[in-house]
Amino acid sequence: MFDRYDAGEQAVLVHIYFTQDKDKEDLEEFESLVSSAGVEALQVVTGSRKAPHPKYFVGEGKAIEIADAVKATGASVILFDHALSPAQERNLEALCECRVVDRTGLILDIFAQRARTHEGKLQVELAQLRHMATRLVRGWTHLERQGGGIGSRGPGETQLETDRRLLRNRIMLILNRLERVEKQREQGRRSRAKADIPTVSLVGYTNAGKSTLFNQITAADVYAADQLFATLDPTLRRINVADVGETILADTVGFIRHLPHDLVAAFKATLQETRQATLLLHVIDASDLRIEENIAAVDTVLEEIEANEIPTLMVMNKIDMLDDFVPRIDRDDENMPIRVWLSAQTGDGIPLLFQALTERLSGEIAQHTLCLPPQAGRLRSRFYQLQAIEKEWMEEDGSVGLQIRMPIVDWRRLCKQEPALADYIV
Ligand SMILES: Nc1nc2c(ncn2[C@@H]2O[C@H](COP(=O)(O)OP(=O)(O)OP(=O)(O)O)[C@@H](O)[C@H]2O)c(=O)[nH]1
Ligand SMILES: [Mg+2]
Repeated sequence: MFDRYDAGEQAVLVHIYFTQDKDKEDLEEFESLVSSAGVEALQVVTGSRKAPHPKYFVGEGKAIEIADAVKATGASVILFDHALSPAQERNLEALCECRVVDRTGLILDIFAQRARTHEGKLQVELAQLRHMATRLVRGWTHLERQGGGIGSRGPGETQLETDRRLLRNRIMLILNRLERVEKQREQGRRSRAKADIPTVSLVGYTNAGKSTLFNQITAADVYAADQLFATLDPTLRRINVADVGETILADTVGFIRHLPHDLVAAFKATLQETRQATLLLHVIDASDLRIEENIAAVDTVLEEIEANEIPTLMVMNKIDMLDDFVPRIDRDDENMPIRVWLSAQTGDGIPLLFQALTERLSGEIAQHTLCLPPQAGRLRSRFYQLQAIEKEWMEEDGSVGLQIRMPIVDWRRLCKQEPALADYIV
């Protein structure tokens, strides 16, 4: 339904600068996005503007330049490094006689190619349908031109209404399915939370090396490639951390600056694992010239998905690309690890990362409110022994309410010894 271009297709790229000093890196990132989508760039058209033009986004002269570039190169698609309004897309397509895909459309296409799990695919399709819904006026006419339209009815009012209805039905269907998947996911998360199995979530700018690190840590075979957004769905694995025990490690989709806002919403569910993680490993490409901006972009997205309060350990990756660099741990005033310098590729520094994980995770505190029935008095005295009780009160039915606080390691040991404990959590 969304084959707006095929891998191997050839494109004219358009990138407009809005400031005086030309930011070469932004264009480079756009080019790697394009090659991640499997599209070959034949020509790049750049220009400068103070503000987007309402009709074509670019000015009329620039629009004609783009049209000429399409004719000269024989490109079959124009890719814009900006968000276009449906009208701008339509006007450009009419002028250039060529399909136009904007930045949102491009990122959605990459997501669609990369989505692996059922849930990921559903979420991408939902975002695509919503993006398309705003462009419906012309969406199907160009599909018909390609001979790939739905049905053989002619264009016009009736066709448009049918399309709208189909689109609405499909969106409802996907929302229903997503709700079911999300419920199952939530159950898994809740049982992990009850046993207080810590979850460590890898986050970071796209291409920082998260999946490579994930593989090193788990020795698992997760798809890692030199492409942006190689991972779309969080992948969960169990790992074993000394003095902490079983821990869940989650790989996640890479973040990127100027992430279209409706995409953030679409992927919020996918990032649930991240939002409820015990600890975030913020993976950073230490060899990237834009290191500061990448960190800031990730922080912004973390804020948007409400994960900015979660304790974070920074992983400065790719030290093999730096000169004479040995792995090390940086610590704060309280001697807690805050940064680990390593190479996910060569494996240098991985033992240091495990050491830092032990230190950070075993320092975590478990806090719970419990409701103990009268027959569970023995448990109450255990908590007294452990000096873990912050507050105690009587419930009307004779059970005892407890607010407890203790090192997570002790709590988990207790959960193993007293399996009934999880049932008493309020
Ligand atoms: N030199 C070097 N390259 C690395 C290192 N870690 C990862 N890479 C390379 O960086 C590229 C991206 O790695 P991935 O692990 O796919 O990155 P990612 O953060 O998971 O990317 P997305 O999932 O696309 O956001 C790959 O080509 C890796 O081989 C490292 O320590 N050193
Ligand atoms: Mg990845």
